[in-house]
Amino acid sequence: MTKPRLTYFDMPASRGEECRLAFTIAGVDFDDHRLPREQWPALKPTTPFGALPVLEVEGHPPIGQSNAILAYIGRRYGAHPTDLFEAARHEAVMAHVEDLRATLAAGGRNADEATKKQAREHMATTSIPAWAGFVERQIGDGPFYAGDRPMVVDVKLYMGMRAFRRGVMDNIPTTVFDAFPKLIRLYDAVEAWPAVKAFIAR
Ligand SMILES: N[C@@H](CCC(=O)N[C@@H](CS)C(=O)NCC(=O)O)C(=O)O
Repeated sequence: MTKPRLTYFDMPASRGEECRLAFTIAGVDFDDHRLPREQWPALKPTTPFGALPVLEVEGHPPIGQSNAILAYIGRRYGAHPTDLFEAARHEAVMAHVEDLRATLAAGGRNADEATKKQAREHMATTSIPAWAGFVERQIGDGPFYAGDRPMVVDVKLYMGMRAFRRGVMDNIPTTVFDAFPKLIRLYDAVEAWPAVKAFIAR
């Protein structure tokens, strides 16, 4: 059986990195295929949805959509609930992360720099804290979403917040999640998880 193959751009970011981290927390050896940007235009129309990440598993057609890939990895390798209701709760949070990305992408689309800046600053005090508040009240005793070990929902949340906390998002303060202690605890716990720490340090 060949290793599962994950294709994404050659950067430690967003939807590709969260799928890499899902394999990492599950302790699964995978083929980390990092696509050179110049090869993307030719590959794009051949992918399931014209986007990356894409997961290939021997004997099956490729899978697109990060949340479907995460749920597959989690189910197959024990990092997603087996209980149907619990799994749906986790998947809802994963969809909530995609909603945040969509809000961010829509803010200031086709606008000049000043308008984009204004939109980002507005989000930092409105939609982003609102987004975080909904997750915060669903996290229990932690440190992770469902207790003391990370699941795929945790790497989704971690990557959903990471660009903000690392200051990659212009005009949004790195402190934007600081009023949400359970989210911050979850973020820090994912980053401190030994396998994740080792993966990031590579
Ligand atoms: N809803 C999709 C979105 C995928 C997506 O937008 N991927 C981006 C990278 S994070 C991409 O492929 N961009 C290049 C393109 O659209 O041509 C998912 O969750 O996987």
